[in-house]
Amino acid sequence: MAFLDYVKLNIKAGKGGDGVVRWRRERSVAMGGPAGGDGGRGGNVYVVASKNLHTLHNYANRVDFEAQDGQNGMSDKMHGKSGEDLIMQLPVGTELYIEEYDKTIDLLKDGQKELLFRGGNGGLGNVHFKSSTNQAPEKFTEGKIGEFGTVRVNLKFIADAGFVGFPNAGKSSLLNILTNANSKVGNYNFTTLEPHLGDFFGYVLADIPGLIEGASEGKGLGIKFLKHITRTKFIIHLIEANSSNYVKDYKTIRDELNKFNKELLKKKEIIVISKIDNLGVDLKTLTGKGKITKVDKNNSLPKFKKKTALQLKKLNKDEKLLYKIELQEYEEKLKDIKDKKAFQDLIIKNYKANVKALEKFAKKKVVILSLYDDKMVENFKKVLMQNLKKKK
Ligand SMILES: Nc1nc2c(ncn2[C@@H]2O[C@H](COP(=O)(O)OP(=O)(O)OP(=O)(O)O)[C@@H](O)[C@H]2O)c(=O)[nH]1
Ligand SMILES: [Mg+2]
Repeated sequence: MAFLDYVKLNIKAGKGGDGVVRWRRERSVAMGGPAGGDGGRGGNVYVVASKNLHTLHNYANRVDFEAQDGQNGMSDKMHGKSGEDLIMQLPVGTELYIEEYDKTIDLLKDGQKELLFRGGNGGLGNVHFKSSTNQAPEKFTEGKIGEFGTVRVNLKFIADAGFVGFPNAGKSSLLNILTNANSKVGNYNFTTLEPHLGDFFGYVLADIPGLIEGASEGKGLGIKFLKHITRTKFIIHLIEANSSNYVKDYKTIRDELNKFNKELLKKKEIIVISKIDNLGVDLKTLTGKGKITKVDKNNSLPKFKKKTALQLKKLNKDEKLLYKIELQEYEEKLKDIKDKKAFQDLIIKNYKANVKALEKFAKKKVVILSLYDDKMVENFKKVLMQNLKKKK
């Protein structure tokens, strides 16, 4: 079932029942007077927010909804029954816009109940129209129609923080590790096709599909899902460590946010350099703490001592050949290690330059993260909690 966060419905409150014309029929009363009762009130339409609903699927297959009409009045001055109210359960975060009234109702809290449309009043029975000059009125009034309208029902999640970033940046993986959520993870773009929520110690985090350049013009999955982060306190922006240009990535996403709603740029933000282990370098080097890249065990040099010319002369033919082979192996290994070291140094240099440029551009520090490093995950949780606890 596709995710549903928008529907347009025709909704109507009940019509009031009509008043009626009736007469008293009692044996003891010669000329029975008017006894027509009033019509019952039409049912109201209420909307109620429920935290147990997360989509608008209840409203997927129907567009017309109406509360019950009131019953017509009855004899013996009896009122008709009121129509039953229609109570529409909607997810917390639903925004209702009534086109005809140009009115918006926001359902922001679990259990919040709002009157959407008022039912029509019942009409009056002829009992009301008796006067000194008219003892047998034939007059009654009809019930009023209920309020009605075309309602745009738009679900916008209420989350404390939301993830943004390119596809494959690791948003869903992060949501899953922080919360009870089970957002689909895959090593390809656009794994996430619909928003997901997760609970982080009582705070709600929202994962939305990845963005790409041109999303605002409909590229990729577009930007329609950004509505789900318009109500968040802040944004968690993920940038993949392996990217060649962090500033460019950052700016591309921010441009798309801006095109959707420039208020999004005003939100606080945590910038995360994600999947840092993918750089393939010693993580300590990146944090500035600890030693420069340690060459791992596989890369350690074999024990080998170069012989002097004098020592060489003393060797026989076979020993010389063996020594030559060992020397060659040693030199190759040495070169290999140097190359690797140079390559790693280059990666680190690029990474550091990237971070520096981004921090300058965004005017804030970045957080680095690898989901495979418990310490980094713990550190990120702390940063996240601090931000969640901050007042707006
Ligand atoms: N090496 C490494 N891989 C990671 C890390 N976090 C996530 N990944 C992998 O990155 C790939 C993409 O992760 P997702 O969480 O699906 O990325 P996403 O940002 O939600 O992607 P979309 O839903 O397509 O926007 C998956 O193969 C993850 O296993 C990390 O810290 N390190
Ligand atoms: Mg995802």
